[in-house]
Amino acid sequence: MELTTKDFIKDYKNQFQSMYAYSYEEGSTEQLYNALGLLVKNYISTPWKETRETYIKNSVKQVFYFSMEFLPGRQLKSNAYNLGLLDTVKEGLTELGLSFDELSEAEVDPALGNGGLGRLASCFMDSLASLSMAGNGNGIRYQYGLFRQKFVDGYQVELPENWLRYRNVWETSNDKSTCMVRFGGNVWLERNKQGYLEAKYENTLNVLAVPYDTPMVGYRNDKVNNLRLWSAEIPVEEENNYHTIEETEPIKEITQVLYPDDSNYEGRLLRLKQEYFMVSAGVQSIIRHFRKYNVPRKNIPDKVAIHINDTHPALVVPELMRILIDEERLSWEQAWEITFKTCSYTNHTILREALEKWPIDMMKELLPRIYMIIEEINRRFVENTLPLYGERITWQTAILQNGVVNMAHMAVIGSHSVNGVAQLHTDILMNDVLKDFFELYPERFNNKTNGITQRRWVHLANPGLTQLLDDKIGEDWKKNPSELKVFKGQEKDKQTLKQLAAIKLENKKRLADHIEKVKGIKVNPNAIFDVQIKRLHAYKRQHLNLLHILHRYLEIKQNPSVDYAPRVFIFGAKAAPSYLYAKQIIKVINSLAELVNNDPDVGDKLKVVFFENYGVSLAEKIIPAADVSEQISLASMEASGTSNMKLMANGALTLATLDGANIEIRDFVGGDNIFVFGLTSPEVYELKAAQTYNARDLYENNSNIHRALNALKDGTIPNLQDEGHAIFESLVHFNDEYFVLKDFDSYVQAQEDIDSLYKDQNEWTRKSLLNIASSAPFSADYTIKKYADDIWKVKSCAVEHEG
Ligand code: 26Y
Repeated sequence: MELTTKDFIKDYKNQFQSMYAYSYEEGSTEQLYNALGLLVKNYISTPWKETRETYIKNSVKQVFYFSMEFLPGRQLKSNAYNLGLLDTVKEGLTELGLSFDELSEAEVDPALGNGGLGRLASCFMDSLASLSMAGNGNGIRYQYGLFRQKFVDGYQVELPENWLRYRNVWETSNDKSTCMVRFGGNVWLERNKQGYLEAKYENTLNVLAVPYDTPMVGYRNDKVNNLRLWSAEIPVEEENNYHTIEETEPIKEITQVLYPDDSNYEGRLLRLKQEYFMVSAGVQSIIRHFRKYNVPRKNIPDKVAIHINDTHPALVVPELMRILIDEERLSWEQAWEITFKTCSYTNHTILREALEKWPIDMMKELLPRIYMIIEEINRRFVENTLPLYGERITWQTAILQNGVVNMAHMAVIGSHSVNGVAQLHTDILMNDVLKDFFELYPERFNNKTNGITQRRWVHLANPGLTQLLDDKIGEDWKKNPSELKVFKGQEKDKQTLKQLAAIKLENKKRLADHIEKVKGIKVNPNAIFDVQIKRLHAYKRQHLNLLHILHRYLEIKQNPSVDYAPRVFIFGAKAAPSYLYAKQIIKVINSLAELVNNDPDVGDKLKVVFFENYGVSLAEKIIPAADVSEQISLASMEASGTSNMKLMANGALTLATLDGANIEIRDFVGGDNIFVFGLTSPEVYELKAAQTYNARDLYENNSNIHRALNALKDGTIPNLQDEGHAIFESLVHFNDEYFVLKDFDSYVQAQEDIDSLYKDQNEWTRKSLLNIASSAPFSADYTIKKYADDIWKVKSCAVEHEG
């Protein structure tokens, strides 16, 4: 949009004064930020309204992305940028003697998700809007986000994240769109006068769902979509339906906290309440929209696509059936046809412990009508499948099994499309995790490799690189990422390489300052910045990284002149509060950091930095400064990974197993420009099947492994209780579930190859350039186009302006 600096200044002064009744000169940083945020939101309001009206007027097909998690990151800068106002705003503030960066740091980063799945949802929101597609988010407005992580004596401590304590300038509570969600009580069917079977309820607990809408601003296209997050509130009492304070107490709990478990499912009643609450409110508001505009119900699949982000919102299937049958009076067959055509499902994990299975008794009691419908879906499924495929397949794929509701099965049966998030992952779904379903419904399965938005992760996070790209290849890549490949043409250009290296060094200096500020550790910006940032989980193998650092440390102690390139190992990771082993790994890394960072024999050769409270904002600081991207999960375990893509796009070289999207990264950048190590996925499957793996043998016969493992428990690492022992035990006595020791040697070798290459700065930077130039296929814009074409059948839509 067009705005002069002068107008901005005027608007800003007015905005501030109207909010606080004094001049901006007296404002606190918080207030200055609030005024700026609300002003930017004012600028957004017109295209937001026009976008909505255009969708309605043209009756375009809309996507609703149902997700229990969203991790949007701070929004001031990205909104101003996407609107095309960032420079104007910065200039105006400078004229007023204010710093944009300082104000923008005052924004809280909403941590409404755990990790990859939540951040992916937000990258998708950004791409949908930027591609002018009607795509809305539907989720939960948790009062407390993911815990704030603090280290006390090296141990993770979780603090509440009360992100709404200050005002959230981006959201608009939308009182006219509330709906009621019913829990519990008794339900029965009664034939009414017209002959319909009517669902009758008594003694239900009714919860008011209040939507909070947040604008999702497209990149310079006047397009603004909607992220709708629901909050549970106590309904205003009615004459015949009222509840005491005691009875309504549990209502407030429903949207109070985000479950901090990533890939570790526990069948907790409150989580099931959250899932149904979000699903029911979302589906009700969609159907209400169709009623308002008189859309024939059978046309619903032409007008809406509902996406189920992992199984967490899979209750969409029975909920949509419920509304179509009980409220819209459609027959089962009609309702099923609509539901099935409307819904699609993405799987994000093959970890058994992450697959949701709800006890039938719990479901029956909390959601009696929904359970009746699930039972009927299951009955019909069995009835149809049994004669065609026989007992084994039918019972293996049923929704109801051994007293539980299998949510993945419900999602597959109720959706016309099922996808994995990288080619290897999709192959594993088809050949292993969901292989019986692949036999039943091969046509439903497809792959959609994840992607990231370059706007947040390159344009905004790495302005130096962005400027260089603009200078060297023009600005087209910003709208059309495939243009990035033109940058390959510069791989031999000495000057470009020099500039690229200088930009990386600048970014590293900035991060080094930040490290010193928050951790008190001095690091050398000329060292290799080696980064592993992701949730802490045994399958991601932060402990393999740890063992290698320990190995290097012991080598240095043994031979202080050993020729290692200086290296800073950087970690960012939260562990689920109940995941003891992950927390033990954090503690050992922190204690090792203390040892290494303070040992005069080590000097610059080795530094270890474990950031507290890793999240989107910290990632934006770390990623542009990274030289090495650690993607070292056991092959077959990481569905895709997305930090691998962000790091690559910022010129880090990937050190990886052939897992998830790493395989595709290698294919695009070429085997010479990535460091690959370790078992492949087929080898992992083979080794598991053969049951011949013996970790103790490796411990006993491999001297490096032996030495490093002993150092975990012999007092080498200071300040440990039993954490070093615990890791030792898991690897040696419990036979190393994730083959850490098996991959150790080849990992160490790859790390040495990294050292050698880094000594040739020119060659290193050339490979870095090739990584940047090959990163376009991982743009979320492409991923979203594929979802739109293959699954959702939605198109871009031009927004019409008034006047
Ligand atoms: C059921 C509950 C405990 C649960 C909660 C969160 C289960 C799983 C999750 C989160 C999963 C997740 O974030 N998965 C990640 O999704 C990314 C986006 O597709 C992938 O890149 C990444 O490999 C995968 O681990």
